[in-house]
Amino acid sequence: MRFDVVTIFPGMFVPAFQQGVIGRAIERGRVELHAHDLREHTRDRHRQVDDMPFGGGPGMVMKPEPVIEAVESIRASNKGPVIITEPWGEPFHQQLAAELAKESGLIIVCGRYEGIDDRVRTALGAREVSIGDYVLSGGEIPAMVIIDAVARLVPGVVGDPGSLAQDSFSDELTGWPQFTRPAEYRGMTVPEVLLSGDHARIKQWRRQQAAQRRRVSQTKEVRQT
Ligand code: JD8
Repeated sequence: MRFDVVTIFPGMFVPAFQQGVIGRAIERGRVELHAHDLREHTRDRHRQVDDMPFGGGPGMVMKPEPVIEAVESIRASNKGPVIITEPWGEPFHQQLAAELAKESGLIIVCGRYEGIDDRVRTALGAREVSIGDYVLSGGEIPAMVIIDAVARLVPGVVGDPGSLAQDSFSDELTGWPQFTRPAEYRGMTVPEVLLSGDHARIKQWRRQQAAQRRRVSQTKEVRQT
């Protein structure tokens, strides 16, 4: 699967995807990642990518021409959907990750400043996606989150297929407490059931622990009104 990112900070993507399971997938050619410098698509002497907002207000807005021309030049080699990361976008979920993983590629546009001229979304038929209800300073980290979540669903990226849940709402979102050696550390012991070798009991314990974790986390969940 091929990912193309349009950003004023292409360098952010280099170290992020040199390591771990996605880094290895890129080395092995199962995933391709191209971070394009938006400024390469400007035509003026100052390589300006932003301008003042019509209607007034604070900050700057990303100009439409460089973004649209950047995406048009990428489209020849990437036929996938265009995503713009925006704080007000549709919520990014495991189900959307699974849907996007079926595409041959993705083109992700990263905003900065106060956002992107809205004609970019219109012209490109882009889908606006948000990774969560908190304010970040730009769309690069959200793009990395989306790439990580989607790329690991590409066949062959995560080594052991057994460690990858088949459907999007299965085991991967419902973890149980994990332990490894030593069986006792600073007086803290590993639950006896895990040392018992009784696989039926272990399965039951893990299921019950996962359910309890979900309940506890839910009592802590807050939402904006
Ligand atoms: C893109 C600029 C900065 C600062 C409005 C838009 C996603 N879940 C998320 N939170 N924040 C973003 C995000 C923030 C961005 C941009 C994504 C481009 N900003 C904010 C306050 C004023 N702009 C995001 N996905």
